[in-house]
Amino acid sequence: MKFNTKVIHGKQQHEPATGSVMVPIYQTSTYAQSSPGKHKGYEYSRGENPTRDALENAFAAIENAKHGLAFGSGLAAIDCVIRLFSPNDHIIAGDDLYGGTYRMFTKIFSKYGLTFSFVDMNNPENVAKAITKNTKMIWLETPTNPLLKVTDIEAVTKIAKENNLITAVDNTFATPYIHNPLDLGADIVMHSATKYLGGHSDLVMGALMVNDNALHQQLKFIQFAAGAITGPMDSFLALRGVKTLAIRMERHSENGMKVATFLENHPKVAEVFYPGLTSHPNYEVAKKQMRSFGGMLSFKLKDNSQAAAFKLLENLNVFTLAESLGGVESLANHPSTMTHASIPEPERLKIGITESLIRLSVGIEDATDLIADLEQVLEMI
Ligand code: P1T
Repeated sequence: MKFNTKVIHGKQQHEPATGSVMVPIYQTSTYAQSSPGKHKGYEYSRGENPTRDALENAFAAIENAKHGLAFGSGLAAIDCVIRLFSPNDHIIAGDDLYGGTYRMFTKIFSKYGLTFSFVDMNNPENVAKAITKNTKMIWLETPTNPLLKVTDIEAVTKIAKENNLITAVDNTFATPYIHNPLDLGADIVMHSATKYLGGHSDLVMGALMVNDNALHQQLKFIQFAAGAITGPMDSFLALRGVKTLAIRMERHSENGMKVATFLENHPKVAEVFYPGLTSHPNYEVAKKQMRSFGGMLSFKLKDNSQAAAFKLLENLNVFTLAESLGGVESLANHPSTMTHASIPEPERLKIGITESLIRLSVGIEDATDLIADLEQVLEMI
């Protein structure tokens, strides 16, 4: 089944009792039993719920996975993965990560004796060099948030396999429209489904997709035992969102390229980070690995002051200044004071999150309006 069809029909079926084309919202916490332990497969909604089941199947289908799991947020999904490990286990992560992921690793799990190394995955050799006898997993985002660095997933998973390590890929920015990390050798795919999978900025949700049955059982146990599930209403909204993922991503990618090209040619812009531009340092890997380049990009102003960035952000009309990404509407964000403020300043500056760095989530509006909006704010600074 091709991707355009898979998002609508993959592992999805009509509700058997009535033929309802959309899966109903089973808004229930529990299920009647005829005798203790005798029931129709459903006991309690932390364990299973038919609307969530339908969504988890759809999530599995779009990532070419056997199993999907849905959580109350992207961070709850990451939390579930990290709970696979024990004190002294070591995890290698990319040095450019969503600020909340970095905060969870360094502020929460470090306390429990897990250790983390953050390496530049532009060069997969850096991953190989960071492996110790305690290393258990490689965690990577590609493209990264917010600098859009692209990691060669096949090269990293090859190193992981040679060293018996799990690879987990946060595929939030790319989405399965652009690549399927499990097909490239990864063991776990993670999404903040809050973003493109939901697609309408109306829910907060996380997803994990895996092929290995034993790994699925471990993760499902943690989901049930720790309890960070998503509810039936949000499951319904996400199921509805996923159906238009392919067509939305087509437009996000088209607009992303147009906006990136406009910015790259603007005299007030110092640098644009978009994997579809030939000037991107990882363009060759991106071209090999990505089916299109998506709607996320960042740029730096020649005037590298916070005041210039703030002036631009405060005067946008079509773009909304807000955290998050991946919805139909275009958003702008200031990583150093918003999404990545939890990363200590020296670390932020070291990887390139400077005062004038602005991140755009390019929506599916008409690109002409988006470019006109950016043009008028760039004129002001
Ligand atoms: O917000 P939540 O659904 O918990 O997802 C966390 C998360 C994980 N991974 C990536 C790559 C992300 O971008 C996020 C959330 N990011 C934002 C809110 C943001 O504006 O970057």
